[in-house]
Amino acid sequence: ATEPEDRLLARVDLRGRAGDPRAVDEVLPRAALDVGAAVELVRPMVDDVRARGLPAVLEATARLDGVELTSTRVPAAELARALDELEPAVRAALEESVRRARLVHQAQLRPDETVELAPGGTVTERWVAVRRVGLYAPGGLVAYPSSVVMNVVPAQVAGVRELAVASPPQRDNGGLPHPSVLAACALLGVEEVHAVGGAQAVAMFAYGTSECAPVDLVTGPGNVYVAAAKRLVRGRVGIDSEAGPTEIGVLADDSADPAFVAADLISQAEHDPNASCLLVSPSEALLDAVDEELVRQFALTKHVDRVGPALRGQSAAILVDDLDAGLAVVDAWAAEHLEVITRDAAAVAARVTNAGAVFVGAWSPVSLGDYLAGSNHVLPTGGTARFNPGLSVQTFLRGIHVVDYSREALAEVADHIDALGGAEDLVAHVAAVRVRVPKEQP
Ligand code: HSO
Ligand code: ZN
Repeated sequence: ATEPEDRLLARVDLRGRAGDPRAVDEVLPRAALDVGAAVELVRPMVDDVRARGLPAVLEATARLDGVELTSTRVPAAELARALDELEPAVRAALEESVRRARLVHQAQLRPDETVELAPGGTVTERWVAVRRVGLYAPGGLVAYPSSVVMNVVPAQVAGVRELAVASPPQRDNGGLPHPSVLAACALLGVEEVHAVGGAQAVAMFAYGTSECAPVDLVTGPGNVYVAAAKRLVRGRVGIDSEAGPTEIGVLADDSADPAFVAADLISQAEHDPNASCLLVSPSEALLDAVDEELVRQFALTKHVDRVGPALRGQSAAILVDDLDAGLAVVDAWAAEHLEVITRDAAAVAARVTNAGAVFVGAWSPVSLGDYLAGSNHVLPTGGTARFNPGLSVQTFLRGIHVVDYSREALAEVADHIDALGGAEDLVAHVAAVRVRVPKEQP
């Protein structure tokens, strides 16, 4: 077995303590992300974009991305060219990813629902898409065309009429965003793309410039500055969530293949030195075997600079008494992604209540969900899976109640409105009903 000092994952023995929320809380690792501090850093720039528009965006771009632009708008010809030049295998993969994501997200659409409360009295919930959305696609160290798919598909399925994408300009791509991001936009039929990164992009979307009309909703992942800018503009516009570093939880028993488990932990650690990996198991033998596999696979992995700090930092392997205790731990952690690799995995997974997405059994790794399962990969991080869902068609819709009562239907409840209006001492409320349906004189 791997000597404790050679382990990549810190081991925590939580046997006998998994029922104690404080003990669990204490041992669960998570990167500390100080969005509050970043808010103060980005505030002057966001205010400047609000006050001056395009010149402020261009100056921030020159200062922060080292690219001098005269316009943020990516010409249509560049979008077409990026798609033309996209490797055919990548294009085919993106097309299949889009096809599957569309199927899943179309199933999220709800019909308008009308409830008849009385003859002539109805309430209809009408689902209406947000009119204009700004999608941020990161493109600093890593460019994620797959994230363009995950943001654009639900917006389009919801019926959003105007979609603008922003992604940082690359110095080595003539000041254009990453070619794979441009190609994904072109593939999806997105015509409005801006070469703007980070917090500037969020500010541009929220307040608008001469080249980019203000949006109603900003979505898309990003670094801590993007999260900070979203926090600043929230209220002025809607935001999806403040995405934090990637997380993977794995709940596994002794039936799990340690090579699979280790590969999956490393796969998400590869995103970010602040990524967080949690392995929970009642099997000490499995934890030992995963330790060995991690050491073996880590020696071969490419992004050691991110995987190493992630595994050695805010990550852990937790030994529990049984799967019930394991479920309590993974629910307390509320992972962005949770894999359940146990006997009868579907039944165990059905008992999970807190997770952004759940991956069932040995053949459903998170990487499948990142690219091609059809599920969405923009998921709640930092424990927010306790109360937030991932990105979906619902993110881009509002349910509007449409109230339609006849005179008779109103008259039927007028006495009740008298009573409630009286109880709240809001006599004008009562009068607005009685001017229509006067109280019958006895
Ligand atoms: N696992 C990431 C999404 C992603 N993976 C994009 C690969 N590309 C956060 O859910
Ligand atoms: Zn990923």
